[in-house]
Parts: sequence; structure tokens; C-alpha cells
Amino acid sequence: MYEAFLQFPTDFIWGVATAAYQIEGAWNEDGRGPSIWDTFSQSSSNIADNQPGNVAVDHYHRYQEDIELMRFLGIHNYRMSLSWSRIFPEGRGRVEQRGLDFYNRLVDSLLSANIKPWITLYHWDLPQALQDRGGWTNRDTVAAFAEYVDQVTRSLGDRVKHWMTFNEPWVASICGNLLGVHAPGLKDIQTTLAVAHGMLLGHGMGSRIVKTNVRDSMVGIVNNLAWIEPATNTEADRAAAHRWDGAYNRWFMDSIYKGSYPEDMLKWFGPLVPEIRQDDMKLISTPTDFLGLNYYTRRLVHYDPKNPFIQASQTYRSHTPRAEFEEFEDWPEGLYHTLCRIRDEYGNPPVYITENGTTTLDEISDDGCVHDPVRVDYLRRHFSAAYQAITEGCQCKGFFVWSLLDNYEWAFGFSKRFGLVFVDYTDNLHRIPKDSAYFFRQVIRKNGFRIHSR
Ligand code: IFM
Repeated sequence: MYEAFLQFPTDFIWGVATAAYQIEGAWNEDGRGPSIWDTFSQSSSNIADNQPGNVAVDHYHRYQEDIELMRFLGIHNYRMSLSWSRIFPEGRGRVEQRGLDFYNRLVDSLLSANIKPWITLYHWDLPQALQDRGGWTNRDTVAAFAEYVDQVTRSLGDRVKHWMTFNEPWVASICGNLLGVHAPGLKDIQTTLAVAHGMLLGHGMGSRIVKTNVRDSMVGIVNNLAWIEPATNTEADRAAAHRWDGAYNRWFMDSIYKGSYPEDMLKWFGPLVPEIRQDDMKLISTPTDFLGLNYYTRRLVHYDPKNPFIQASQTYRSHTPRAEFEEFEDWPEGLYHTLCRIRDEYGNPPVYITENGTTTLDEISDDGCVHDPVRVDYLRRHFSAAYQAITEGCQCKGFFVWSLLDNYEWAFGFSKRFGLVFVDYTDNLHRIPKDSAYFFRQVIRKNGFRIHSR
């Protein structure tokens, strides 16, 4: 039996993450305008159990209680997002002061609890008014985003120093515009690529505005990168895995870190590639301070001629008892490999793991507690993978667990629980810290944890 204490670097950041639409609720209060997620989640049959996110977990009204929970858990860094349509109900133009006031109160309360806010500017909830004019396929949306970023950085930038432009642009573009399972629910390859390009332009533009408006700021984008492997060693599966990597990982990494889309994928998509204007790639590859990495899974990929996008699909491994979410294979080695890849292929930028976590079948036990040993084990093994990468020279600077609370898991509604804190949907959204929350409190306190292995 081997035992060791994994001591993280003294400046390592530990935190938790959430997103506005998944927790806030108050969808039509204080002048908030509709977003594409209101429209999508309110149309029947898009969401598990037909549950819209109107109330979510009511953080808009309970934010003080949620901050108190973070303080109790010893959390000093909180990644959250802003609801754009709370501030610009029509997407641009008129500012809704009550929306800004809410975020000002939230930021002040966080700071007085000694918790640093890390703000994501776009976590998927585009104002519906902008979608009605073409959404991210329309360059006016990029201009509207610039207006919004300018406004919020001027309002909050004296206190908020850490900013992220976009969360997971591939999910927002592909799930929303190709697979139709996220808002706005479209199914079109050309639109998908145009949306991705629009978001990447927004990223470049937004990060420049943050740097101009916020003194001592740190800005980055959040990409979710998966570790990709061919399902078999056939040439067809290897090529399919390479295309998957091209469309989901390299499309969003090469453009930002190398200033060009991957050649092989440009050729593959051919006439479907949107117009790329002269300075677009320069804007997209504007240097930033860090990369946010959301890591959840490895993907085993096989050749699939029926998939019109990249003729590749994911092979699901037979279920282990831990994998409650079919798409997410529990594979911490992939986190380690991904960090090494960022080091080796993308110039070793500072990386914050901005999301990692798992969904499990949690319930309140007879003793009134929520025991989630699978999540504790999952986190322990992913923290260890990050630790190993750090010892091998990767600049991994922090780790945010997804998520603080059980919340609205998009198309899955409330059926998936990712929180460190349980939310009782049958009892007035009552919050109960799970065992994993207490485990995480100890990790933060000691800046490390003990491992036992054979
Ligand atoms: O809940 C989501 C989050 O909004 C983005 N990253 C993945 C999480 C879990 O699916």
C-alpha cells in the first residue's frame, strides 16, 4: 500500500462554478428580457419532463444564502456568468439598471465574504431579440456583444478582475445549431460553422475590451476539450477520430492559439466554411492571459457515414456503475493528457480547469445527509490527474468544480445532479451540502489531499 499527500502549489486556486440560466430563475423579473433558453425551454418537448428554467434554483432571490454556503465551505473563488438579457433586455441599446444592480449587489456580497468572482460573459443565453435577427451568424450580434462587454466591464471592472469571454463555444454552436438539442434548436451545418465563427470573433473583440476597460485584469476563453481516441485501430476509425478532434478541439484551439482553422478541417468542410474576412483570424487569436479548460470525458470515436457533419460518431462504452451520464465516461487520464497536449501543442499557457465534476444519483439518506462517495472518488482522481500534470511542467493554475449546487442541466432539466450541494426540489429548494462538499472543504483548507493506492 502506498500513501502520499498531494500538496498543490501555494498559489493554486480552488473554486466552484455555475452559470446564470442554470441557477438564477427570476426569468421575467426586474425587466429581464427573454433569452434563447427561455424560448427553447418553454416550448414543450425540448427538455426532460418538459421543465423550463423559469425558476431554476432561485439563486436570484437566494444569492445571500448561496454565498453563505460558499463561505461555510471555505470557497474563495466563484465562477459565475451574467445573464446578458437581464442587462440588455433587447440585446443592445437600452440598459436595464435593475439587472446591473443585481450583479453589483452580488459582486459586493461575494467580496465581503472574501470570495473572488470570476465572470463568464457568455454562457449560452443569447438575448432572443438578437437571435431573431440571425443570432451569431449576424455580425451585428458581435457588435452587440462588444456593447454589452463594454457596459459590464465598466460597471463591475473596478472589483472583478477575472473574466472569461465564452463558455464552450463548440457546445453552444454544435448542440444548438446542428444537433438541435440546445437553444435555439436548429439543425444546419452551415449555420453551425457561422455561429462558431461569430462567437470566436466575439471572443477576440470581448477580450480586447476587457483589457482596455479593466486594470489588472485577466481574461481568457473557456473551451471544453475532450480526449479523443479511435474506437478501433482501423484506418477509418483513426481518420474519424482525427476529424472529431479537428471539429471539436482543434477548430477552437488552433484558431485562438495559432490564428488559423485547421487545414484538414477547412478542406473537409469546403464550401460550408463561412466568410472569413481579412482581419478575422487576427482578432480571434488576440493574445489572452489564460485558457479555461472544461474537462469531463474521453470520447471513443468510430467512422459513421450517416453523420453528415464529420462522418464520425461516439462509441459509448458499456456502462460502469459510475457513468450516470451516457456521454461522459469517467476518465481522469484524459485530463492529464489534455493538459500535456496544451503544454506541448499550444505553447503552455496558464490553464484554469474551469469545470470538472460528475452527476450521480443523489438522495437524502435517513440520517438527513447526502452521501455521494462516487463524486468524492471522481474528484479525487481528477485532482490527482491535474497534480500529475503540474509536476510535469503544465501550467495548471486552478481547479473549479462543476457545480456549487444541483441546478438546471439544460435539456436534461433537473434530472441530473452535478452539485456539491444538494437541492431538494420537493422541499422549497432547500440546500444540503453533500459529503463531496465537506471533502472539498478539506482539500481547500489543506491545499491538497491524501491518496492511497496499491
Ligand atoms: O452544466 C454544464 C455547463 O453549463 C457547461 N459544461 C458542462 C456542464 C455539465 O454538463
